[in-house]
Amino acid sequence: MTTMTAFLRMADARWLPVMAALVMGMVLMSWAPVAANGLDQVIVEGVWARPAGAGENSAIYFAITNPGAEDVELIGVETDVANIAEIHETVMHMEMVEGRISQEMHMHHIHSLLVPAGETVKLQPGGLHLMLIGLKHDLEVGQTFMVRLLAADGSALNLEVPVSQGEPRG
Ligand SMILES: [Cu+2]
Repeated sequence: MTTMTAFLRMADARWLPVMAALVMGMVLMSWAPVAANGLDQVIVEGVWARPAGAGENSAIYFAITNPGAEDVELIGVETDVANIAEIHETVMHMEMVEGRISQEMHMHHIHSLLVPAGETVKLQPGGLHLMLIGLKHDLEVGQTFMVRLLAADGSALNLEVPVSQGEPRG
């Protein structure tokens, strides 16, 4: 009996659901790594960080574009250059002070930053940024350093960040 006839005998109707399940399983297994690679497919442009001295704070800015079909959820950032690195959001806070409306800029740590499928999210002064708290050494204009973005799906992205007074041109 050849392999082919064995295969044909297995193709008996009662085996069809089992074979269909096996094929589906193979398809899902081959697709799984694509779905888990959220940060591998994003495009990061215009990255820069403010210069600051050792012990001070700095911030990193960039535009992140998600060309994929799945949302990417940033949940953190790692770097060797600062004691703490966090995703921050700056919000305008309005309050009544002595009968007058007072506006203040506040920033706070956010634990999740969604980059929706097909969209660009901009981290910029006065808005979203990656906060570097307690620099371990000076960040001087012209230097570069590494950060690692972390996503909820387990994917990560290493970024080389130039220190600059503003968004680099080009
Ligand atoms: Cu901040």
